[in-house]
Amino acid sequence: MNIALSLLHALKAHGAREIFGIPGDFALPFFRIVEESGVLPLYTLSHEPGIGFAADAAARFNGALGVAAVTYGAGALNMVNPVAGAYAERSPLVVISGAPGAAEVRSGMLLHHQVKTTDSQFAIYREITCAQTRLDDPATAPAEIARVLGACREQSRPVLIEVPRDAVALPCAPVRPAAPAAYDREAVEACAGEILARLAAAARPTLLVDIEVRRYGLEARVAELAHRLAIPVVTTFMGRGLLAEAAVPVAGTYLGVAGEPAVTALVEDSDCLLMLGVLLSDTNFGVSGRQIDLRKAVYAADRQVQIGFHHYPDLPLGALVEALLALVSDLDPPEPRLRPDLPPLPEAIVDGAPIAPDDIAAAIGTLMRRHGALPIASDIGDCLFTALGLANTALTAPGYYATMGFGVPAGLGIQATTGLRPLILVGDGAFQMTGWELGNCRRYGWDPIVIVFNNASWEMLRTFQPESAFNRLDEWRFAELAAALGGHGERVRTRRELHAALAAAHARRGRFSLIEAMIAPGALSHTLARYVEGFRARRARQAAGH
Ligand code: TPW
Ligand code: MG
Repeated sequence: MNIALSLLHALKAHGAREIFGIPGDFALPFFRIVEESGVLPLYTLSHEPGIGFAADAAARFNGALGVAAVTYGAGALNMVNPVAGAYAERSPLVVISGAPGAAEVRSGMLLHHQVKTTDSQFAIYREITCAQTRLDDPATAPAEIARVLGACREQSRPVLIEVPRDAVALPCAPVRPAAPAAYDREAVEACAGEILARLAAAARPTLLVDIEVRRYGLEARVAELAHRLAIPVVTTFMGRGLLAEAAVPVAGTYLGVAGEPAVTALVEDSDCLLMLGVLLSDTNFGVSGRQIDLRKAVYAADRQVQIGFHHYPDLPLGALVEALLALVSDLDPPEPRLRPDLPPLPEAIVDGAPIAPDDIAAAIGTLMRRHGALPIASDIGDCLFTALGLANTALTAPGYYATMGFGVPAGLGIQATTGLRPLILVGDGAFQMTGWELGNCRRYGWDPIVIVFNNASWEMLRTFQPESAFNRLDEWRFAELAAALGGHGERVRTRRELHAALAAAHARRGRFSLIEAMIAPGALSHTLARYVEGFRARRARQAAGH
């Protein structure tokens, strides 16, 4: 065993299934051991942001560690934005970076990829990771690996592991996993009891779930809890796609004034809102019709629980859910409370009319009802708001941090880690950032279906500030790129063409299919239109000092 192998086996033991990476000279010795040992398969892409997004999406999808391996400086710093997004959206991403060897550092000469000092990268990463280590000592390496991977899993946030190039092959013991952080079981039971008493006294309880539920692998248990308590379940915007495979039907996604009024009422009119793993972010709550009264809510996230004025620190979400289940497991489920009557989802209209974003949702819905669901990776832009018009399906998207460039590499990460064929939704602006990564599909046999929403515009920005000409983009011909990158491309302008292209893409296996849907500038999904209105109104209220 050596430091690199010890690390690779520990990653695998923590649930990592593969490594996404781009090497460099400081990382070559580590990459050699990755390749020759075969402990985890290695997928290389073209640009480090793609590596970070793909590994993050794999982590989100598996509910386990994702791994991104890069070189020192130029590589790791290219990944700052994806790692920051993983931090913000609570994704357990392990960043492994090469680093200069001890003798090189001692030489005192400036080393290539060095910023200010040889520690600059470590310092920058302190802000965007929850734990960091440099494996330069084989005596402490196993304990250090255990500490950092333990933190990654427990806090569900990224970590940095630097491996100096002269240390990778030093003999080293295997890693013994760190014991999970202790918590007070009596506090958990007291907390669960208090929550159930509140729920029992409430007339309109609602369960609101967000990403921590997935990060900690709790979807099935939370679904069971909802079933036992027979209370309606709503996801946040960021939590969209949660419980898609669970037995309880999700009533909908909370979008405040931009959402279905019946779903908004479930949240805003609840007299006991049980919020599990929820991010209190502007994208989740910025468009609330009415401020949610947290004194009437139970808020459990970030290893803490707040019930009215009671605060329980240091309480893992999984332990709380188990304690709640233990208390309700002997009860017969009560009569389910009324679920809201929601309008049925539209079927695709197949005619010669031009394509509006909601037509894409309808066409996808029709395809999935016929052939089964595909996991979706979406970028930020109207494509994500359009996806909210679909039935609840597994979805990965930067709904809170809102970085562009996520969609395409995230889709590749999903296919690499699950073998499932993904559907990728992306705007033309975001495709310009990372769409190129599709060129890596052929090598690995990946065949995602990619829908580019081409409105020749940074349309989301244009809706906020229509007077600015810089939001108009040139019209790129993306479909024509596909063949050169090893895929199949088609530009569609009407709903009939869209429908046919989707069906053909579904039947075509073995290479990626890019459908470039031409959308008139100014045509928005109805959800984005209402969301922008809600956000504007809120900003106006804030500016007026309310
Ligand atoms: C890495 C700011 C948010 S939305 C947007 C920008 C530039 C326009 C997106 O254009 P696209 O989609 O992809 O064509 P659509 O539907 O609006 O036309 N840089 C990064 N992330 C963000 N969020 C921005 C800039 C932004
Ligand atoms: Mg656009």
